[in-house]
Amino acid sequence: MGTTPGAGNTTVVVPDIGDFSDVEVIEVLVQAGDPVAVEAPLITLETDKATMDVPSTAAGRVVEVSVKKGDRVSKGSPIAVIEAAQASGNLAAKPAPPPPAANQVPAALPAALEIRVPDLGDFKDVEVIDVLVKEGDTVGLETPLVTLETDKATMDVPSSAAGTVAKVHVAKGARVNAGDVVATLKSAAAAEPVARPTEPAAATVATAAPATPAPAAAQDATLRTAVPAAGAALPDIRGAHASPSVRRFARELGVDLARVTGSGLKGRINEDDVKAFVKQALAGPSRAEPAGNALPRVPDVDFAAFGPVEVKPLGRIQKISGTRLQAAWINIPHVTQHDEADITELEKLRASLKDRAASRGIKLTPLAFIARACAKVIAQFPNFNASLDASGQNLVLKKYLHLGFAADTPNGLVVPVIRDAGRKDVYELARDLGELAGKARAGKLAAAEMQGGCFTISSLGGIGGTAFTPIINAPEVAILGVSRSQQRPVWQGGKFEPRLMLPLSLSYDHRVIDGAEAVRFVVALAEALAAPASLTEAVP
Ligand code: CAO
Repeated sequence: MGTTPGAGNTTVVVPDIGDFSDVEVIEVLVQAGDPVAVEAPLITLETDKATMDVPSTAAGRVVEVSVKKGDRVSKGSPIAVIEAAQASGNLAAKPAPPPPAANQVPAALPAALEIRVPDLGDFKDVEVIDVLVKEGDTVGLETPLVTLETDKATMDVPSSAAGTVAKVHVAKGARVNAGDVVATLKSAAAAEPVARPTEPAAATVATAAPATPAPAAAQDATLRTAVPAAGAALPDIRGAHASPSVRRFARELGVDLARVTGSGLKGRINEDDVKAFVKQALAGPSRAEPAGNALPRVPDVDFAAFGPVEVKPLGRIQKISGTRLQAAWINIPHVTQHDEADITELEKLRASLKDRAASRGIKLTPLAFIARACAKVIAQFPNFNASLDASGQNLVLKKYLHLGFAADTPNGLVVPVIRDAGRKDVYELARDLGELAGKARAGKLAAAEMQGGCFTISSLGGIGGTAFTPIINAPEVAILGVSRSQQRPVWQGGKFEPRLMLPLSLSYDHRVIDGAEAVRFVVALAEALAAPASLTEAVP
């Protein structure tokens, strides 16, 4: 099946696919540059009866893909050029599933009729992946009895007549060859003898597997009678519409393909659909929505194909916060408003107060002042202390203010919540911040200490940065990001003055907060931070 157009290159072509020609390429599984192994599927072909992968006949790297999705190919059509690391000596791909023969199905049954595995071409010891009938079942002509699968094709063996299943001779997992008896049928109305075509599927078999003599059993007259020609010789992707490799993948994961929605052509199920199904199932019922509603997925990449890797499972907190962050990112129309606050005076004030605070066991950090300023400004902007209700039609305005702050811990990001932050002065806030941050780092926060937040501050100023776009801690509607303060020349009183400027990044839910309101909020916050005396006042 291969030719070698250039040194070390192998052109993989469509193998003998029996009577089929102009078969549609429904999937191209590789692209130029991809490494491939011998037998790795390159493309998937589909007729109205069968789906089959065409595997590579050489190991190496794909230099060129000669077909695209939707193309029609026949035996010998070039598929891809492989720069062969090691060209296969036996280039002939396993033949595709046997093609159809003329319908030679008998119209009625004798008293008992054995249904046998049809000629399978080169295939031997083919696995029974499904037994579709049981003793006593009534079957019609063409009713599938068992499903067989090779590594390249899936095919049903249909009944060649109507009747009742007297005995099923194979079990799931069994391996069968052409001529093996699958089931015995009986019919009460076995009036007419079975028609026994003298030359049954022979021509078709020869086309499908020209180099392979038909197995001895295939010569058997009973078999010839029983071989249901077109139906059996052709794989029938019964029920689920998927290629053999996808079927095998689904089976390995225990996925019932009948429950998977295919996103491919004509609803065909591909590997990504199976993965999406598993992910949704693992995520629980709330996320188990039909694939049709699913967001487009990022491509799955086999990183190991490009170099050594190590797989490290995410921690518990990372998994929880990851899901919540993604939900917020997807569901909330975020806008981030940036501004700067002049905290020159604030830092002077803080410097004058922090030793006294330290003597009381309080670390008076910039964040305590920022929290106090937020509490004051939020009191003037009630929309910032609100959440949309579950219907999304009503705004729930909160009469309390519990303030969350993002804390970086060895186990991941957590958001402890300062209760009633609106009623606490800067020292109380500083004390709560210190205690909660300590507990967070030690992994000792109680669940209740991370609940009920109304607004969150994410301060990265102790680390650095000039600005960022924090993700709203849903169902809150805004989050303040704080970056590192820096001395800057600011034009004041007709000259540049060195001022300590604190970058603020306010992300807000645009469904609840307008841009103008967000700017007013940030300006008010910057003003509060610039005039810090009021921030140290006692809170009534
Ligand atoms: N600009 C310049 N310096 C700052 C600053 C700022 N905006 N904010 C804090 N600093 C300084 C502090 O003054 C302190 O210096 P001194 O020890 O000399 O006084 C130092 O940075 C460290 O401060 P801190 O981290 O101890 O205290 P904090 O109150 O600023 O922050 C906490 C506490 C828990 C918020 C912080 O430790 C933390 O975890 N930050 C990370 C938050 C995070 O991960 N956010 C991202 C969430 S979204 O991915």
